[in-house]
Amino acid sequence: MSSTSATWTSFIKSIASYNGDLSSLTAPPFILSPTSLVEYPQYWSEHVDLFLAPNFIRQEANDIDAVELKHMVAVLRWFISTLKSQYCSRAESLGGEKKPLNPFLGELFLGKWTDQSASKQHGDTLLVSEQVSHHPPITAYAIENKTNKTVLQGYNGVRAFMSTTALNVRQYGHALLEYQNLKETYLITLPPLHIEGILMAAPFVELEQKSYIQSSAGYVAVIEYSGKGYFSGKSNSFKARIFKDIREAQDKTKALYTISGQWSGVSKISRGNTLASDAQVFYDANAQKAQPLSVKPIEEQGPLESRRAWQKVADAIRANDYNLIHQEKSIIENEQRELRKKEQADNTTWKQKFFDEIDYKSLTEDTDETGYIKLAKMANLSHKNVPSGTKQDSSKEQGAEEASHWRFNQEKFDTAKLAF
Ligand code: CLR
Repeated sequence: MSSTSATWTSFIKSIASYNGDLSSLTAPPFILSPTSLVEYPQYWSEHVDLFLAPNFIRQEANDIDAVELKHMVAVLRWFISTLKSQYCSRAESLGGEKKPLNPFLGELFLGKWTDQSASKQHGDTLLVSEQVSHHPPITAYAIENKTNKTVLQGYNGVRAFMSTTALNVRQYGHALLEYQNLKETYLITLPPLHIEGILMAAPFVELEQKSYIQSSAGYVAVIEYSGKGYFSGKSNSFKARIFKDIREAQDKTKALYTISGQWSGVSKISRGNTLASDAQVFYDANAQKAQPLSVKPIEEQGPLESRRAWQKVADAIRANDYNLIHQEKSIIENEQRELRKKEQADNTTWKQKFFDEIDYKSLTEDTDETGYIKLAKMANLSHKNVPSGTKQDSSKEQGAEEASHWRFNQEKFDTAKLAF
C-alpha cells in the first residue's frame, strides 16, 4: 500500500466516526485547499452581467409575460450560472474537491468586480465576506452594486454527516437578493449536497433534493437536483419550474416555465410543464467565462484579510509540507485561543465588523426590514434553525428553535470606507 492510500484509509476511518463539526476533521495534506471558506461567497457573482441583468429588462408592448416574471426568469438564470463556480471550481482548478481552510473568527475577504460591460452601465460590484462565528462556523457576506442598487446578502454554515459511501452536507442560512430600483426582493435557499468519490480519494460534489427562489412579486422557482443515473442520467442535472405562486406549485401542470439540463453545461427552457423538442437554450455554462474578482495584493491587505492571514499555511499546502502546514496552522490557532482567553478575562466578546446577528424571535413580518419573514411565509418555508429550504410544518421543523439570522449592516460598511 502506498503512503498516500494509507493516510487516505485512516482519514476515511476518522470520518466514519465523525460528529458533524467540519473543523474537527483532520485531512491528509493532498486533500487540503489553500483557500479559506470565507472566500467562497465570491462564487455568487462571477457572472456579474447576469446578476445585474434584471435591472435592464423592460416591459415590451407585445409581452405575454408580466415584467416581474421576466425578472424571475433572469434571476433564475443568474442563480443557475453560480452553481458551476460554487460546486465545480475546485474540481476544475485543483483536480478534485478539497477541504477548505477553516476560517478564524473575524476573518475577512474583500474584493471587487470592475465594470467590464460594453455599455458601462454596470459600475463596480463589491464583495465583503466575514467569518461571523467560529463554533459553529458561519460566514456572512454581501455583494453590492451601488450603480444599480443591487445587493445580495446572506450567510452560510454547514453541517455534515457520513453515510456508508458519501459525506452528506446540509447548508444552514439563505441569501436575500434585493433590486432596489425594481422594488423586488428574492429569497434564495441553499441546496443539500453530498460528497461522492471519497472512498476512491477523488471527492466531488453532487447536489440533491430541492432549493427555492421566492420573489416578493409572488413568483416562485422550485429547483430539483439530480446526479448520474437519476432522471437524466447525467451528473449535475436539474429541473426548475417557475410558478405564479407557491399554491400553484402544488400542481406541476401549472408551471409557467420549465427549465431542464445540466447546470455545469447546457440547459433549455420552455413554457409550461414540459420541455418542448424545440426548446431554446436557457444557459450554457461552458460558453460563459466566469469573471474572477480582483483582490488587493497581499502586502496591502490588513492582518484579518484571509489571503494575508493564511499566506504561510497556503504556501505550505502548495509545497505539500505537512509539518510546516501543521506548524503554521498552530500559530493561527494559538493566537485565536489567546484572543478568546483575553476576551473572557475582560468580560467582552468579539465584535463583528459588518454584520449583525438579528434575533428573529422579536421580529414580525412588519418589523423585519429585509422582508425575509414575509418571503419565507410566501414560500411555505420555515424561518427556524433548520436546514435551508426546510418546509414549514415539516417533521424537521417541529420542535426546532427559533433562529437568529446574520444581516448586513450597510451603515457600518459605508462608514468604514474600505479601499478595494
Ligand atoms: C460553502 C458555501 C458555498 C457552497 C459550498 C460549496 C462546496 C462545499 C462548501 C459550500 C462547504 C464545505 C464543503 C464544500 C465541499 C467540500 C467541503 C462541504 C457549501 C467539505 C468541508 C470537505 C470535506 C473533505 C472532503 C474533501 C473529503 O456557497
